[in-house]
Amino acid sequence: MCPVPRHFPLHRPRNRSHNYLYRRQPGRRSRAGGGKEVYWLECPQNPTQPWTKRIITNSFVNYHDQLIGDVDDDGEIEVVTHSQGSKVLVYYKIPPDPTVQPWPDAYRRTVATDLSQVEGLAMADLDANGRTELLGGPNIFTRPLNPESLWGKVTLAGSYKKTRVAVGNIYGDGRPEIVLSEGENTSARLAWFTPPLWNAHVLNSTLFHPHSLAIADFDGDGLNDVFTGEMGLGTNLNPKLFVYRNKGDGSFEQVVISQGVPTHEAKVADIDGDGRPDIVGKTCDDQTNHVDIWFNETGK
Ligand SMILES: [Ca+2]
Ligand SMILES: [Ca+2]
Ligand SMILES: [Ca+2]
Ligand SMILES: [Ca+2]
Repeated sequence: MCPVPRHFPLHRPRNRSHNYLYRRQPGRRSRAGGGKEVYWLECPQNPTQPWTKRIITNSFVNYHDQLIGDVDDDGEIEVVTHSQGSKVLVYYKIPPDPTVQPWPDAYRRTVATDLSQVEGLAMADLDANGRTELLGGPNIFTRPLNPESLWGKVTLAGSYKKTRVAVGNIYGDGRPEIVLSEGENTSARLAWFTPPLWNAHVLNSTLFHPHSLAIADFDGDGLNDVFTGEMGLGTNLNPKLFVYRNKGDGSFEQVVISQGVPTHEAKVADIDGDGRPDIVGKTCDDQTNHVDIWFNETGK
């Protein structure tokens, strides 16, 4: 294992406009969003100009999460979403003309119905059998042979409600582990689960609405680490962001990388192109609205 960096990480939250995220990556890009409807935004030739909103579906109510990826292993990407109000988990094949609004029902596949208290989506081939599994909160869904059938469901941690979920190799032989954070709770748990029986390893049980969760190698030692961040909601006066440094032996070192800046649905990406994963977040239901970037200055 590499030595502990001298400065891990010295963070500098900065308020930026959304456009900053694309200024260094010009080109046509699209994004999917949710709420009362699921839609995608078509990037114009000039990405600093308004993007065109295209509705994918408004058949359900209260969409919470979206995921884009090849969930049915046919080489084409799909758009996955779940609706808390309608309690369904579905995905859409992309129609030949994706600008049609909404996308026809014929392109929709239903993974699960009667889902409650579920937040967070992820996908991975958890058992290395060549078929992708889908995660909805603490539930693992396996794709049936009959595409018209609902997917198989295994609940790995039924007591974890309204979680964020992340998947990645953080221990052992390369098979992915699952990480859950109880994103909508106080005294919330952050835990990782080892295959194949998904035994729980709790990293923290006193978090405040840790509604941001990601796996990435923040300190560049070749081992994936775990990031989570707390919300504020007007009552948590000292929200914290944490990175759990992977020590490679199943133990993790908790590092507080930020205090006093609440965040919600923060995402990890290398914003400044220096090879180190950074963090971008925003507030939710707080007194002020801001978008923040935490630049990873590990080793600088
Ligand atoms: Ca596909
Ligand atoms: Ca699989
Ligand atoms: Ca690491
Ligand atoms: Ca970076």
